[in-house]
Amino acid sequence: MSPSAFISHCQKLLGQAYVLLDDQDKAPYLSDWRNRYQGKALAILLPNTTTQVAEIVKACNQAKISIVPQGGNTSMCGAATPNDSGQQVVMNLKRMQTIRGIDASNQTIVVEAGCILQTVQEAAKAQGFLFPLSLGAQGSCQIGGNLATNAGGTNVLRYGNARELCLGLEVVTAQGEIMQGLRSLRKDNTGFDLRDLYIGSEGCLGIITAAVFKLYPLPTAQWTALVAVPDIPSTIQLLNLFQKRTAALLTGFEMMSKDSLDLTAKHFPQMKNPLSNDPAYTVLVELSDHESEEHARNLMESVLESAFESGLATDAVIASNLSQAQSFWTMREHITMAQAQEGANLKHDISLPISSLHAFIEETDGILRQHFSGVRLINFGHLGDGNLHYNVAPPVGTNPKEFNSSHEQVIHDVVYTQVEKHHGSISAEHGIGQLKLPDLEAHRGSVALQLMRSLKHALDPNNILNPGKVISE
Ligand code: FAD
Ligand code: 2HG
Ligand code: ZN
Repeated sequence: MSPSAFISHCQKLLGQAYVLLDDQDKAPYLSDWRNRYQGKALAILLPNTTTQVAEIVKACNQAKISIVPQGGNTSMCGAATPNDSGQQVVMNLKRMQTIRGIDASNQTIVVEAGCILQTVQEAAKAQGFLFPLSLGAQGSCQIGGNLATNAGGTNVLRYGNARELCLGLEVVTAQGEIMQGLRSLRKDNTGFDLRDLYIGSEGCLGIITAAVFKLYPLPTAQWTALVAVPDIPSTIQLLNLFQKRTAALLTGFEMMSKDSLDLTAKHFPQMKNPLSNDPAYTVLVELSDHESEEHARNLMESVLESAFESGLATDAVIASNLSQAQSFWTMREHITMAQAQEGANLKHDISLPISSLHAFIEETDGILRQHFSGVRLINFGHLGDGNLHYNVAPPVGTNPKEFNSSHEQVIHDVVYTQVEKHHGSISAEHGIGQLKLPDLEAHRGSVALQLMRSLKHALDPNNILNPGKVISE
């Protein structure tokens, strides 16, 4: 099939309005959120049923036209951006937005891949349930993208990441067949786990069109606090203290360094840290309770009292109402936006055993500061999961683009060598995409890489699904 015959075929399948060919119409789908990558595409395809997805994939497989599946396009590593050949098509699932149903007694929800994450949270809440996946991009990222990246976010320490929340998937294979796996079972040991293979596969093995997720009862009370902590060892001891005293009630434990919050206050002055004396580290703690407001509040106060007594905390503010609690989260979630306003930066989304976090930070900060005087280390993250966003920004007054192009690889190498030394992961939650493909190949180990290539070849022998992402051929 020639490219023009392929386009006519797609127009027949989807309707002309849903095959975007005009440069202006295509533009929003061709660059990534961080503006690192700019691609081209033969067309942007906007299907709205699983059958349409399957028919398009079949045609692509026959014509050997590769597809970049795309959700909300919020990837941090260029995973949903096409290459610059102009020969690929982008398939964005945003029209597949149906919530197919909520099963209250089974506590599950079935949603299509193009549903915005926040819409799913709201639909669950309207029926008295919690859908716990929660992240800064939730107003624009889609469920399909969340699953394809096995997204994490701020509730992982209590509820797990996208993988733990998902019970079943509907997937279009690289051959254009539909794998019907929308099973809402908590136990299902029927052979190889195909669901888990597609979760986190970044659009390289199949196209997710719908999913079943677990729901949880909505907590009756939530208390949120900001706590000033002098150093990383105290932050970890504070985490352990909360874990011991509050167990499953602990639903959030986020760490923010002084430099991260200074940057947020610089670009969003209304989001100033309410804690006095600019603490070295600020921790956001959230407790969710099913008993009563009073029970949760007493628990928060009592743990904080112990933390003050043992010197782990030097100051704290407990949010007195929902809107103050929300303002704490908004400040936390705006660190990324503040970094984007400041200019390009080098991101490292790493995870480490919590017991190694202190040594990692001390050593890596030391090496980077020694080699790049004045470099700014913007550290924050989901400390309760051992997930650190260890972002490196150039010294004040240095052109970010020039700094990055001269030093990017050396800085990545320093950080990832340190990660390997401390038995961590070079991608905790954002995935690999195109940005970290060389780093994965350098750090994942040859046997694991070979197994991944074999799986890719078995499921997508013509390499039509998101080639150039995650792993090279
Ligand atoms: P896209 O960016 O469109 O795509 C991501 C990958 O999924 C690509 O490989 C794409 O090909 C594939 N894909 C998309 N849809 C499908 C589908 N239906 N079937 C198969 N493959 C598909 N991530 C976290 O984990 N935790 C965070 O806390 C977090 N915070 C963020 C905050 C901000 C401000 C931003 C901009 C991003 C953040 N992210 C975070 C990263 C990003 O939001 C997540 O990775 C999100 O899950 C991506 O969803 P998306 O719909 O935007 O996917
Ligand atoms: C977050 O936790 C996101 O806010 C983004 O994962 C992290 O900007 C980053 O590096
Ligand atoms: Zn994160």
